[in-house]
Amino acid sequence: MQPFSGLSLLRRGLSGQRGWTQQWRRAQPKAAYDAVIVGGGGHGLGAAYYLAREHGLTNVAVLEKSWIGGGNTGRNTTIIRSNYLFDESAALYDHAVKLWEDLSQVLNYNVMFSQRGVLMLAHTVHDVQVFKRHVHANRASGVDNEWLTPAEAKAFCPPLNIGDIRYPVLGAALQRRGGTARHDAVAWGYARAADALGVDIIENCEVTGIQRGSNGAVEAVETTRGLIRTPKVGVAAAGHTSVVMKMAGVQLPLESYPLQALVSEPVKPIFPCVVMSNTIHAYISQSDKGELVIGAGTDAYTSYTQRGGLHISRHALEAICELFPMFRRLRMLRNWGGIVDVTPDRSPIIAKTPVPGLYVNCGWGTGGFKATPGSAHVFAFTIARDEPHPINAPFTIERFRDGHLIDEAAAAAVAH
Ligand code: FAD
Ligand code: PYC
Repeated sequence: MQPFSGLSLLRRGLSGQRGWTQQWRRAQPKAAYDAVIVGGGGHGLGAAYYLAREHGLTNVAVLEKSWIGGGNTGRNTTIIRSNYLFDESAALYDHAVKLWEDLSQVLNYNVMFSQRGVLMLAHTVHDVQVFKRHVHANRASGVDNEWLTPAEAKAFCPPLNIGDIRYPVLGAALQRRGGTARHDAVAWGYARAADALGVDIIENCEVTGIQRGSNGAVEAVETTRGLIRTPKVGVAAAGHTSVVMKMAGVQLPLESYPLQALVSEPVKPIFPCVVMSNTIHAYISQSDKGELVIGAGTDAYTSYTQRGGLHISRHALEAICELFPMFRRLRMLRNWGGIVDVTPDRSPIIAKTPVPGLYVNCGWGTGGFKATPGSAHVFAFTIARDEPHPINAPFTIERFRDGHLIDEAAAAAVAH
């Protein structure tokens, strides 16, 4: 992309954006593809990009029922970290962090990855024990994580109140390589790069059925824009995974819940890092626009409404005001929700399915944004080779039957 001078940017803005180059083609669906990805979020777009770049599969379509990035990718609070407990998870999430580190260069698109550090607060003796266990486990598997005393946590994040409060801060786990990225840019960057390699990105195209042949294998997808033949379908539909997989007769152990977030009016840079509190279901960071980005836990009930209960936001705001009294006078600008797909062990599924030619990437719950490049990378491998990459080999569907669970409930961040 050519850099714009301030004046040329102003001229282009005032001219109704005439002369701006389109970032990806407005592709029309073809009758057949070598592979089809259902879902134009970061995971689906990224998978299409890696299919083309690393596996030479360019006759690929990404089918998105609305606009790309309009699902959880564009609704999340962008926290990136890899401080999960089990080796399997640390390998998966740290694979992602390593890809994040040069993603802007690789895609030639600024995804604004900022390693400002993620601080996870401990408020109870149980929290202290759990986080120290995470710190030790992470360090043993080569993932950075360190334990801070309350005073050290305050030195790292000066607005933090470590006084005598309802939720006392007993310490914190800090992952310095953690941080944030610009969510929309991730979708746009992958879309532009995939398109340049020949992938068709087709918006306003809902998948309504999956056809299987007499041998049970995938043959085609039915869409609101016609039938598309393909021998490989990769589903990355987040909160609607169960709905899509049911079209092929596959039932998954998933529940879909609303998860919400909100932002304040913008203020000058005041908040240097990301702070999360799992125990009180609240977390906060500051966007590059200056808004404080605040999130809460999931609603208690399953739903597809893309908005959460007001009492959940209120609870999170009360906790934030107690931890950071200086924010009490801030006004909130807007809130929104997304639908997150949750597995029984709070770990994702990135796998082949019992249906030949059908692959699924789901179950990220409240925490899949951070995994986007790593998950997309290994999902593409799985689709292209019809076998898992060593990193996603443990994240099967069968683990819920054979008991090889990867229980990350304590690392999942916000309650679910
Ligand atoms: P999505 O971006 O949701 O993409 C799936 C796409 O599939 C959607 O665009 C949808 O329209 C499309 N689709 C569905 N059905 C069909 C169909 N039948 N046909 C065609 N298209 C279809 N994770 C973190 O790591 N850090 C965070 O800080 C964080 N905060 C969050 C805060 C909130 C409020 C929410 C809701 C989520 C948060 N997450 C976070 C989770 C994260 O957003 C998701 O795990 C991740 O973005 C999932 O990406 P995806 O590409 O799989 O899904
Ligand atoms: O997974 O780190 C996370 C997260 C933070 C907020 C929502 N998810």
